[in-house]
Amino acid sequence: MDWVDGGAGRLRVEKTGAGAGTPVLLVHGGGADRSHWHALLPLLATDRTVVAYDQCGYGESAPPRDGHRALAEMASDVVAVASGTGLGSPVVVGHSYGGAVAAEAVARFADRFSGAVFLDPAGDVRGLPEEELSAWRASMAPERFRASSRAWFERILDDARPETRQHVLATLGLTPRETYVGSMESMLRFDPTVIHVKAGESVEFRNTALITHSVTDDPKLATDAKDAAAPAGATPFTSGDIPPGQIYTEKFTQPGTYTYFCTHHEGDGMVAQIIVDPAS
Ligand SMILES: [Cu+2]
Repeated sequence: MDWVDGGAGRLRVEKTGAGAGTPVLLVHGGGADRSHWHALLPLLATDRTVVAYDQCGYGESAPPRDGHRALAEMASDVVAVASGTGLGSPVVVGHSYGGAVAAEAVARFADRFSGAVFLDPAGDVRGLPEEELSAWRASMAPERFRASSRAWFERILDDARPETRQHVLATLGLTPRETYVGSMESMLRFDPTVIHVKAGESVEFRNTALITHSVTDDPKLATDAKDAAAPAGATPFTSGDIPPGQIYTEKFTQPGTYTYFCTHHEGDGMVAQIIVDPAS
């Protein structure tokens, strides 16, 4: 079976190896595809099942419908691939941008993985100075994208072997601009969807956007019942509108999992979780 249904279309998967070893699931980087793992596959697959796949919009996988996919959605694809290929609880391995996807996957779906390995993962790129950000966005304009992205990778590939260099530049050249830019933007705009706090701690919801948001876990305000949940005994919280630049603070005393959403953007997937652990 070579295809698995992801959230935004079919994902091309490649399954190899067999044995009792913990299965491994490989998540490639930005501008890449599953072929970047081909040299590793025979080494990993001697005593276990290994799955590599093309992330949404990369390689042979269907492009995301709107060209942009959040890390949370790419992370859901990781779980879809793991279950669609019958991997059970694999160790997920993420490279570069794929490291950010893998991190979000294990944060959101910890019980679906045996572990995680990060290979030169993308770091936290939020909060880049505005000038840097605008220069990067200008360099990603349609008429400049091919040359800019190639120049960036050529710097990284400075001391690479010729065949590696050729392979990486070839897959980069096949990556749709919308997919590449969407991946980078998803890291620039990343907002963790799961955070852990201790009982009695307060959480600040800071609206850094230019539009109004809100947060609530009140099931009465939710369109979809699964977007709102709180542990038994907790009173629902509702921020009301949080204008741009404003902060709403909520103290969490009751341990358990809170699922909350933005009343304006629930339909856009603006749903997240706070896990309140016992104080001691
Ligand atoms: Cu919102």
